[in-house]
Amino acid sequence: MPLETVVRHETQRLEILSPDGSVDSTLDPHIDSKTLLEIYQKMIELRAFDERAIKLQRQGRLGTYPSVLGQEASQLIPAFCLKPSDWMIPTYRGTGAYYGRGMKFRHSLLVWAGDDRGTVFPEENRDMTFSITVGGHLTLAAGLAWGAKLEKKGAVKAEGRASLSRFGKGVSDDGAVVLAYLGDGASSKGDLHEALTFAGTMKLPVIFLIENNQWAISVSRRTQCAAETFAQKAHGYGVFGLQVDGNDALAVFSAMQQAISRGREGRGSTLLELETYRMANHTTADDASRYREKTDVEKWAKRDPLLRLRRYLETLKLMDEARHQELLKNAEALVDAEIKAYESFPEPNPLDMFANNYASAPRALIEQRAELEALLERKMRLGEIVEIPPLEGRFP
Ligand SMILES: Cc1ncc(C[n+]2csc(CCOP(=O)(O)OP(=O)(O)O)c2C)c(N)n1
Ligand SMILES: [Mg+2]
Repeated sequence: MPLETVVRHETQRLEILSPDGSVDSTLDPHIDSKTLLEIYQKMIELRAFDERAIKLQRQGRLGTYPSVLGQEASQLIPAFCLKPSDWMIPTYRGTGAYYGRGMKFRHSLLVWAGDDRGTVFPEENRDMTFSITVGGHLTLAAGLAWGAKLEKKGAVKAEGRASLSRFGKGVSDDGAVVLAYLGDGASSKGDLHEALTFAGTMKLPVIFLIENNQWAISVSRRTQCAAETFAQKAHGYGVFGLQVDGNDALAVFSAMQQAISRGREGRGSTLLELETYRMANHTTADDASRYREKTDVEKWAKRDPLLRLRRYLETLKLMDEARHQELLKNAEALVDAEIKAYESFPEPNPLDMFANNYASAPRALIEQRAELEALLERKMRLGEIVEIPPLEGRFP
């Protein structure tokens, strides 16, 4: 019996807007001018914020910060494409994703100052806090998508619906989809295997979005995975996979629209690989010059997502130098105001770190809380602290 080919797989790559600003008209998603300008403005604001966040950290005004420089399109646009009733789970490098969903920069700053009062998302959204544990959220995303599928079928009992309705205002008739971001590094975790297995067999309305920014701290893309693409991993799970130029705003938008429709129409899950580049250090605690070539970074600078979109807007006569300068000025003013709001937050009570974590806390945690409480009271008596701010949140 000769060897028989039982299945053949192909992986496609989507690029619509080339680095010089020209568009493949056969693939053009025809985004209306208002939406295009809104996306561009948000990307400009995100970049302005990113630059300032790094400066704040260097000045000792912020704990740490993972930059999204160069990843503005792959971060912001997928989130922007969702409805509030869709679920979103970003990674720690998710400032752009949260901003695409309407989160305020002041809250992102609070998060990176280690203050949980920063986890404030627009009320109608179903946004999740990110997981620092790389890949830890992927199976949860599959679970949420299972829930969303049952919810659409009306199979979620009243009590389940009530608990879901705490997140957002419920779901539209065409069903919710789940968007989970992950990095090229996270794609090596077993979690993705498990999540994709469930997503594929149960045809779940979930989109796994690999932001392939070529680095996992100091581990390069080639060291990370021997396969030609990350998108082709989809084939092993019966899930649709596509590689996308992640610095091409039109391609990201188009790929997301198709993935969302696939989820809403019950046609299954999607694995998108958005090829981009982490232009900055891994976080403010890293020095990338120790492990990568400057020429590599320079090469990617030519594919800058903002510059590319700007060239396209110019060909449509939607942008010129004066309008661009105006946007930059407004973005700086917005970021100034957000930093001011962040720095005007009242001091938190250190005891708040014990709130909102457990329904019933482990003994060790209760003891530690009592110890900290006693310490704070002693410091008050000695006049080392003037006032203990009020407690917020729920304590077990
Ligand atoms: C389970 C786990 N292992 C290791 C780490 C330490 N760590 C934090 S970020 C990171 C790299 C992740 O790279 P990637 O998934 O490509 O995301 P990127 O930082 O490039 O956005 C590692 C190893 C972690 N947070 N969690
Ligand atoms: Mg990475």
